[in-house]
Amino acid sequence: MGCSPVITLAAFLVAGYFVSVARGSGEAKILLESVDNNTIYKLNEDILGKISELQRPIRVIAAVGNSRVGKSTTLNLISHIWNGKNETSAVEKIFKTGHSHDAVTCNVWAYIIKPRNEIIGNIVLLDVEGTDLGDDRVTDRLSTFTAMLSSALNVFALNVVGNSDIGFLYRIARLCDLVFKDKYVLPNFPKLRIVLRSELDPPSDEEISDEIFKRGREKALIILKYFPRSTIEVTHIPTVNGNRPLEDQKKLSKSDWGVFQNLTKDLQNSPEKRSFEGSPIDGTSFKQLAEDVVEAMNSDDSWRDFGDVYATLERDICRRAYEKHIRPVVRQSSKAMGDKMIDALDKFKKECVLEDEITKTKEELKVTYQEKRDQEEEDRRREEEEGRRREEEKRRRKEEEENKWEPYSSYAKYIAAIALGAFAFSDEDLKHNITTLPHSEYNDIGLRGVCWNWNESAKKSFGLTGAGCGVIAQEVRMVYPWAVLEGKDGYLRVHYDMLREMIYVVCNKRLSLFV
Ligand SMILES: Nc1nc2c(ncn2[C@@H]2O[C@H](COP(=O)(O)OP(=O)(O)O)[C@@H](O)[C@H]2O)c(=O)[nH]1
Ligand SMILES: [Mg+2]
Repeated sequence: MGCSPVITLAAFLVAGYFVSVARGSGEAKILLESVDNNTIYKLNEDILGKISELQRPIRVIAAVGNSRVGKSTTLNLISHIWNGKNETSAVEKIFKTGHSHDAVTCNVWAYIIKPRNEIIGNIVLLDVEGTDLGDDRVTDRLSTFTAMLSSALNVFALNVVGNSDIGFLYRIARLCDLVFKDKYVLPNFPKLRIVLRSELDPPSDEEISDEIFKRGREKALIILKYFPRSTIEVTHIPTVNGNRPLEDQKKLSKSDWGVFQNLTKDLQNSPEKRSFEGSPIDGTSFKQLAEDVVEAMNSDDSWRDFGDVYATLERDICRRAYEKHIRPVVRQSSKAMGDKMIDALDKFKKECVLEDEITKTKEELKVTYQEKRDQEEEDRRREEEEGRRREEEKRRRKEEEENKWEPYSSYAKYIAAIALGAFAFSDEDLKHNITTLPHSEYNDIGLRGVCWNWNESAKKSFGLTGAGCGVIAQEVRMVYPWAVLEGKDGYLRVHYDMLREMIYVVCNKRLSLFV
């Protein structure tokens, strides 16, 4: 059985009167349990669902180690301090602690601390039954699951780091060596902290590391690979005399209280949970990871598929990052795409770390942007051509109707001006009700995009009526005089094709920067 009543080390654990503590609404929930006579592992959908709603950053702080070394009690204190409770209020018992010889923490328990500030973000505390209790295979798997899901792995030990603790570290390292093979997963591996409970004068941090690697002997090499000596941190928490002193703040000395405060601070600075490739993990990814790990645990050839679990997870993180940051951008016009795609790619890269996915996405943005530009350019040309043709047709008919008596030559003079090239009427003096467009492609070359109504002069002189959009010839002439032609009638025309050519060049330049 996973939690058989085994009498263990803790000489200081004296059963006594019940210390009353304030019970808050929050209590830890079972996250993973072994069922069907320990043949199957089952996740609790209730707490998993709540975790899946968490935003990143998430720090997953786990306590593993032998039973009765104060793991649950310490987690309760950490939560107490983390929640900003003061030194005098009673410690809420979110994880069950044992006052008898029976182990109370069976299976894996989880508790969520909601963020008090955005940088630290969400915290998930994980507590697991002692590695020295019950069926080794079961406790080992529960602890391995806990370690794999954690970002800060706290191994609790009483007086010395014992063989079972070293064995546990070895099994985790060995498993990772098998499933990750030659992959370099170290930077995002859970950060190891030894929490040493002792009444004795604590050894130095170096002595503790030496001890692990000396006693680990041939195991040491592989443990070192995943937990290099320089990355291991050590916290000493003295065992405190008295009856359940850790559950009642008033019984703790100032220095003992300070030790717990420091531990909490250190854990607040621990790295956020990332996949081994480096993608930050949010609640949805945590849920997926937990489900996939459990599926691997339950498979016949257990743990064999474990490597695939992480590969799938990375792809899924990239897929979701694409939906969140890239998809909305590729749906927009080329102008909006041009403004947003560098920023979107940066955000995408912060979440997705797979090189091939990043290259693919970058290429897609580039190609889509170019295609959109070409298509929009084509549509615009066609539309303007059509508009000009209609305008011309309308004006010509009107002229024929109204001015049949006018000599043909006067009518021909402005037809000729338009027919000369792609010059189109754009003189300010022919327009009224001019409004500036908030966004226009002309902005790219420093011009104002406007819409207008043709005025009386436009109607009288050229039969232009209704509304139009484009630029003001006088403004163009100040910047690009070569793109403006003054007709014999004194009115200015703009060579729209020239302007479009310039816009095209500017946008291509922007695209080359993106590459
Ligand atoms: N007197 C004393 N009791 C402690 C100390 N640390 C833990 N305990 C008690 O030891 C018991 C087991 O602690 P618990 O946190 O449940 O251990 P776990 O099995 O590692 O989770 C509880 O009754 C705690 O109150 C300590 O420093 N001094
Ligand atoms: Mg416990």
